[in-house]
Amino acid sequence: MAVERTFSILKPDATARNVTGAINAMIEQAGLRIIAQKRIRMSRPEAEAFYAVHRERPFFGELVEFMTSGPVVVQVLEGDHAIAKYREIMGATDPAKAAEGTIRKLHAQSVGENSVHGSDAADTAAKEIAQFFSGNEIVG
Ligand code: FUP
Repeated sequence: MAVERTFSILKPDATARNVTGAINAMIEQAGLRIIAQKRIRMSRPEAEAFYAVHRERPFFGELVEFMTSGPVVVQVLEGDHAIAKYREIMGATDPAKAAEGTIRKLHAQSVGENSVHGSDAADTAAKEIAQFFSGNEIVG
């Protein structure tokens, strides 16, 4: 067992369509535990800091607009190989390319409005969790 924690966001398109429970069920069915969760409205500075790695990309402005356009649910997920497992069940960034049975195949609207975020590595997971949660909000 390699128990890891990863950071997840259920994005504004998911909260708008009321599918956060359906997505949480897929997360739990995959054996991941939701050990922290809160619904927030991301501020512009928070979204810009979160996606700083994409600052120079042409879609950055749209991405920040979208992420601040409605409520999101931020989460910490825990489980065996949680980082890779969550990326697997999320599916490809572009829902048109996402595998059958994945969250993005089932729920995402487009490459921008793609329902979920999941950390891509252990160092980014730790950084992203720390941006949104304090230690006493995470109960494993
Ligand atoms: P992912 O790790 O699958 O969420 O994808 P990336 O880190 O490559 O992209 C982060 C977010 O940027 C995506 F979820 C949506 C947005 N994006 C676009 O809007 N257009 C693109 O061409 C690529 C990414």
